[in-house]
Amino acid sequence: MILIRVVLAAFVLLSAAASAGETHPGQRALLRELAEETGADRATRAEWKALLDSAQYQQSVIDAISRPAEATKAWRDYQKIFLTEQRLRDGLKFWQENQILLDQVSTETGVPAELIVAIIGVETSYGRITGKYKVIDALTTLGLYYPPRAPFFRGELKQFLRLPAERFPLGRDQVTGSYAGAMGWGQFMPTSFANWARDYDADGKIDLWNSRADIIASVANYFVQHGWVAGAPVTDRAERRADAELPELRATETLHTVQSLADRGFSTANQREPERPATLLVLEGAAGSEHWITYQNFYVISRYNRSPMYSMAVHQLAQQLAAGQTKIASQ
Ligand SMILES: [Ca+2]
Repeated sequence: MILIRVVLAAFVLLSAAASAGETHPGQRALLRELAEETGADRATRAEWKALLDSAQYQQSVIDAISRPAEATKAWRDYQKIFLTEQRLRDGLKFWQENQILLDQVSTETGVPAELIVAIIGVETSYGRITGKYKVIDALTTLGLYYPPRAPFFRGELKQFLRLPAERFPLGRDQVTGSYAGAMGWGQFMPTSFANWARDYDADGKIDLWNSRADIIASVANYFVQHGWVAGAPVTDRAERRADAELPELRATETLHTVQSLADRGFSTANQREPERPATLLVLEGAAGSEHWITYQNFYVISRYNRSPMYSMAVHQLAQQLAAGQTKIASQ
């Protein structure tokens, strides 16, 4: 960690030395690229430059992204963070408050209301924690001062600049998000904003901070566009035969089928088509190893965040919410 800090500090110094005439290292090259890619007019190019000039390097962003990865946690610990009484209670409240919208969007898209609510709950505790960084600061810092992730964040920075200013409820120099530049209640990166965010209340703006309609419809659309299949299963608990052999595992990709997993000794008590694409997930739970058979819809949840534990936390929260909602409805 100390070595990384030293290397980074050296990079920042070198970059600063090479950046005479520009506010941030590599700013001119980025603007040139963007102009070539889009053929933007002079006014737009001036707007981009002004936005970048307004951006401030934030050491706290670098510190946040350099923290050790969550992936090192076991499921039993991860689960405790996301599946709490509070998150369930707040989610049921959010559901009640937005029931008409959730019903409408869910009917239109086939994405269950409980999944939309669960994503918003896991991402930002239902809009409570949407991030305090200016998005332009976060993306400039990571895109231009942080070599390990520069290719990804430089692309997101370019996309943020390209987003039409009039779609935002605020000036883009004021828009806030996480340290990684994720925006609003559903934490959309600029690329997701460009491709999947929706102006569902049709006021001309995509307001992922204040419009419940835009927030809920955007999250649902994210799932639709990534291949959510209405009514299809997400995951089943697997029973493991004594002589079971682990299949090849590649995160949440459905490399296998229900039948081929059964042949290797992992089967479900639920009736599933033998040819249904599936894979196996092994989690270290409170009571030891858990084996799960996961399907296409589980893979779709993992498009929101690549961690299989994230997908499982979202899915289990959704199940808890659905059960809670059924109980409320029957009272
Ligand atoms: Ca709107």
